[in-house]
Amino acid sequence: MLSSQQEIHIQQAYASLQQALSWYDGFRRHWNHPSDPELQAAVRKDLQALKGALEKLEQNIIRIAAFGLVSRGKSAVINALIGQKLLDTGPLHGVTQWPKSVRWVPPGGKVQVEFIDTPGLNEIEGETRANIAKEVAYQADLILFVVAGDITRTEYEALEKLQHSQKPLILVFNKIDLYPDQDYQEIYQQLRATKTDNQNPIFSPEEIVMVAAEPQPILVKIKYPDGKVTEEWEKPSPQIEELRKKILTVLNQEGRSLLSLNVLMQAKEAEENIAKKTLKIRHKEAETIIWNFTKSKAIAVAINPIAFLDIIGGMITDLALIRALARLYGLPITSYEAGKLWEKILISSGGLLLGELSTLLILGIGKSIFAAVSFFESPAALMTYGSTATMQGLIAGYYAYIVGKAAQEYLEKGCSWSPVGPSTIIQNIINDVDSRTLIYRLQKKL
Ligand SMILES: Nc1nc2c(ncn2[C@@H]2O[C@H](COP(=O)(O)OP(=O)(O)OP(=O)(O)O)[C@@H](O)[C@H]2O)c(=O)[nH]1
Ligand SMILES: [Mg+2]
Repeated sequence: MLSSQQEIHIQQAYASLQQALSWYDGFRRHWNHPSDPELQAAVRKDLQALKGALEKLEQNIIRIAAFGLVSRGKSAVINALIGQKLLDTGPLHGVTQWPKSVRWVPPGGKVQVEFIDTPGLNEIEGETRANIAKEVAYQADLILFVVAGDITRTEYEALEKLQHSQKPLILVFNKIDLYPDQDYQEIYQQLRATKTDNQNPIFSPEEIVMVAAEPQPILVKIKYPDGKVTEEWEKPSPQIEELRKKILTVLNQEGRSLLSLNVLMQAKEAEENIAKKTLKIRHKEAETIIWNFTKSKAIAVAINPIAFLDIIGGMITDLALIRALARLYGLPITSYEAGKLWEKILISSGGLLLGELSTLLILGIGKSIFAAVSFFESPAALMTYGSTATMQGLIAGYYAYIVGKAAQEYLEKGCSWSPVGPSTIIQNIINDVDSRTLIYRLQKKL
């Protein structure tokens, strides 16, 4: 992928985050509603997450986390990649007890890398383990999943979970020095054949790398010039070049896009949480607004004697209802988006509203005629006018109610789909990447 393309992704992510922050951070001031301490407390963490995401983007550090069961060589792999023994390794299970990060400036690279070493997935117990793993995965832009032998059930489950969290992943098969050549080929083929529950291969060949991060010392015979022969243990150098190359390629080809994607996913989650919590806390007020609009739309449509005008009036009421809800929640929606939303509701409710329009038009014309006639004619005509109007009002009111409900649903889920919303930008990036990237394959798999 061109680096200019990656810059565009960064810029788009940046714009999206800034817009979200300037909105949500100040959004209690946007409208006339008194500030609501309960709501502020509820969304504090999500606002923090949004700010964190922006900072991450500004820092321009790509986070690569090593995951795997105990003693697979996670720490050793990071050491070998950096070329320094910065992290403790050892044969005992659970050498690494807490996540630890080390910096790496790749040769000639413009980006900085932070490697995150983690405790073995089966080391930390229960909930704490799940939380630590989740937190690290959340922060990571790329995951190295380290195995050293056949994939166990626990490894398989962890892999599946990571796939669902849409994280790009490289499977690192470590300790190949322990296997004779033939076995090694067999294992490689097996890994390639590993399937998910719905029969898709978990890894494509580009995502499997075989390494020996800390090969076992081997006994070598040394012959001295004087004819004396001794045996000494010698440490072979690690076989890690292929993985290092792979990582450098990923960093160059899509590092900045991966960073943008990850940051946007964090923003998406935060924005959706904010919307969800706001909707919950303002639920009662929203119901009142919807109900009031429903009533007033029903009455207005019923008493208005002129066809078309009541339809246009009804549309305006619907739009006003959408705006009123957005205002109540303090969620971003422009009039343009309100209009689009109204259209969407119109389409997605399977022409329900279209039904409303035509019924209203027919009834409306009838009503207009009756209105005209009833000036000159009998009270009977007036009665017909009355019942037509009631019916029309009820229908209109009913649709106002539907619009209100649909608007709520949109505001909860769809905010992130606005033109600069994180979901929209994520989609843009995914559509934009070329077929050799991890991002592309990630999206193919999902
Ligand atoms: N033969 C061989 N042994 C290795 C290799 N890489 C690591 N080891 C050994 O495997 C053991 C575990 O390595 P670590 O790097 O500590 O493994 P870890 O996954 O970080 O383990 P925990 O932190 O305990 O979860 C150590 O004794 C390493 O020397 C390798 O490529 N070949
Ligand atoms: Mg370790």
